[in-house]
Amino acid sequence: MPQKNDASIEVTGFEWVPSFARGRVRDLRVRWALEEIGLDYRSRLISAMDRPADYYREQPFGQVPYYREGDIALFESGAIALHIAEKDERLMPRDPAGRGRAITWVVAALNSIEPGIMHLIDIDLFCAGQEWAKLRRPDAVKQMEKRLDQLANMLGEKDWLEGRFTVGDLMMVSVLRILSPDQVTMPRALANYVARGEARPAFKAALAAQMADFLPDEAVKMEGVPA
Ligand SMILES: N[C@@H](CCC(=O)N[C@@H](CS)C(=O)NCC(=O)O)C(=O)O
Repeated sequence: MPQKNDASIEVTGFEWVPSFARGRVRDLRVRWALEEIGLDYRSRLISAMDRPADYYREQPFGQVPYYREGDIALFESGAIALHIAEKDERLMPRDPAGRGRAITWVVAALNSIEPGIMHLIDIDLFCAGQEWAKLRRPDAVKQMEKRLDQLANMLGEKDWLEGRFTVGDLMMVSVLRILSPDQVTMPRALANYVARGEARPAFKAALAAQMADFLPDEAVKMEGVPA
């Protein structure tokens, strides 16, 4: 869905990130949730390298995404995704048991899966080559693979964690796709699960919108950009 500048929902993202991060910046989760239920939004882009000082009054850590909808102002992708999901049964089941499970999976994605993945990203990307990272890597991989196996067991033969797509799957797929295939062995069932999420029209639209928003490299002053 093209960005509508008069939309009442505003999602803040970065105007430029290095190519390895494109398609993985966390405003994608928010865009995806909005696309799933057909809500228009406009993007507001800030510089990742030179964040406006007053942005920290909105997002205390200076991170993206940040979300505005009238007088509602939210940060943390999980909180934003849950807020959006509450608007529509397609993301958040109305029955209390289903709703509770969808929320549980959002928290599991962010609290039980994403930290291990980010630890591996530190090891393989941001601290690559450092002695501690080399020493730590085998155990970190082992722990991540164990967690992925446990998740795959829970998914079983189902397409989605609770049988039908919810915001819990949106967040779990978003988190799992941070991993690249050369970092860990992902169980086949989970790789297929991620591919199913990425094949959803709403995901594709969100990804295209994020990619279209990035400035080309030539437009960016490269000082201070990590290699
Ligand atoms: N827990 C936060 C994490 C947000 C986050 O790490 N955002 C990244 C972009 S994907 C960021 O802004 N990084 C820059 C920084 O941490 O300074 C969320 O889920 O919204």
